[in-house]
Amino acid sequence: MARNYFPEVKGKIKYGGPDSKDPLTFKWYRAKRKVGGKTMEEHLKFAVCYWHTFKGTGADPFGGGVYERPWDQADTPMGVAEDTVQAAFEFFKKLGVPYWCFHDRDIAPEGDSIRESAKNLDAIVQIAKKKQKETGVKLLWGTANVFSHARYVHGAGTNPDPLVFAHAAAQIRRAIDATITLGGRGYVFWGGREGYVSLINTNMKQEREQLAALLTMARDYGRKSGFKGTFFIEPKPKEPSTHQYDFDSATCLGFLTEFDLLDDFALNVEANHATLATHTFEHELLTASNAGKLGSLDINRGDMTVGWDTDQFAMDLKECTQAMLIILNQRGLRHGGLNFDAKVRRSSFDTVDLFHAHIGGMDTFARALLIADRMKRDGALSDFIKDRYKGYRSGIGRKILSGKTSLPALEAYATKNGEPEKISGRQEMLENILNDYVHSTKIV
Ligand code: XUL
Ligand code: CO
Repeated sequence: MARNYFPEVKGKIKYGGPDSKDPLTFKWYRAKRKVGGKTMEEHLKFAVCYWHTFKGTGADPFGGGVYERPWDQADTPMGVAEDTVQAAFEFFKKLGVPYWCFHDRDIAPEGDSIRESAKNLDAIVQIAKKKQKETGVKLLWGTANVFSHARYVHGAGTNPDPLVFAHAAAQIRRAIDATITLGGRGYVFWGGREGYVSLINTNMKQEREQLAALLTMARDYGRKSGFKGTFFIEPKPKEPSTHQYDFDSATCLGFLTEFDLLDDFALNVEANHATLATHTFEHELLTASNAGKLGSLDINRGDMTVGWDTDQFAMDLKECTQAMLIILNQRGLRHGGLNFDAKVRRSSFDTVDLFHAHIGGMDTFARALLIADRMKRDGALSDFIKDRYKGYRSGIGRKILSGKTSLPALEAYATKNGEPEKISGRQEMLENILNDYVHSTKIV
C-alpha cells in the first residue's frame, strides 16, 4: 500500500466556484472548462516544480531548513529519493496538474562517481516513468543542476577549467536522456553560474563562446537521440553571479542569433527574473513573443521592496492577465506551459501550505485567462493600439516600413505637411479600462 503523504487532502481538489468558502477548492480553475475553443487545462498547462515543492527546506542566509518533510525521512539518499517520487505523484494527482518539471539532482542524489550518479538518476527515472503511466501526469521539461556542486563555483560551461566543462557536459547528457525517457516537451538551460562575479579575472569573450559550444553540443546530442521538443533558455540577470550572460529576453535572443541556435531554442521567461532585470514580466514576455520565441513561463512573483529572487507564488491578477493576453495573442505555447517556479515562505512549513500555494496560483491564472480572453474578444486596449499606429498602414507610413522612402523624401514630406497634430496617449483612460476588466465580477 502506498503511503499517504498528504492526509489533509482526501481526494482530488474540486472546483467550488467563486463563492466557495473552502480554501481547499478552486474558485476559478476548472480543467475542462472551455475558453475560446480550448480547455483551461490546455491553455494553462500547469507544471509543479520538484525543487521548491519537494526539495525546498525553507533555509535562508540566516538559518537552516525547517520543513521536515515526511518523504525526507528514509535512512539513505536513494530511499529519500524513492519516497519523494511517491509523494510528488500523490501531490500532482490530488492537485490535478497535468505536468511536472525537475533538475537531475532534485530527483536523484549525486553519487561518488559520474557512473554512480547516472545509475541513481536512471533508477528514479524508471520509477517516475511508471508513476507517469499510472497517473497520466506528464513531464513538461527537465534540466540539469550544474550550479549547486562546489566544482561549479566558477560556472559550468563558462568555467575556466575544461574538466569542469566536461563534468557539466556529462550531467547534461544524462539529464537530456532522462527527459527523453520521460517524454519531456522541453529541456531547459538556466545559466545559474554562467556569468561572472568580477571582470578582473574573467575572459568574457571566451566564456560566451564556451557557453555557445555547450548549448550547441547539447542541441546536437538531443536531436541525435530523438528529442523532438524545444530547448529553452531561461533569462536571469544576476544572482548567484553578479552578471549572467543570459541577462534578459533581448540579451538571450541576441546570443542565440549570434551563435546560430535560434531554430532549436526558445525562451522560458520567469516573472521574478524579469523584475530582477528591472523589467516588467509583460516586457520580457512580449520581447520574446515578438521574436516568435516565447516558449514557456516560470510563474512566480518577486517582492518589489526586496532585491533578490523571492520566488513567491503568483497572486497579482493584473500582471497575470497581461501575461495571458500575450499568450493568447501568440495562440498558445507549443512545447511549454506554466511552471510554478515558486516556493512557500519559510514560515509556511505544513504540507497543506503547498496545496494552498498552488491552488492560489492556479486560480489566479485561470481567472486571468478568463479576463484576457474577454479583453481580446472585445479588442480592449488592442483596438486603441491598432488605431494609434494607423498612419503606418498606408501612404508615407507604409513607405517607411517597406523601405520605399528616404531621408530627403521624408524631408520634402515634412516640409509640405507642416507640424503634426498633438495626440494624447490616453494612458490613464486605458489604465481605467484595464482596471474595469481585472476587477469585474461579471467575468465568470
Ligand atoms: C533559478 C531558477 C531555476 C530554473 C531552473 O532562479 O529559476 O530554478 O528555473 O534551473
Ligand atoms: Co526558473
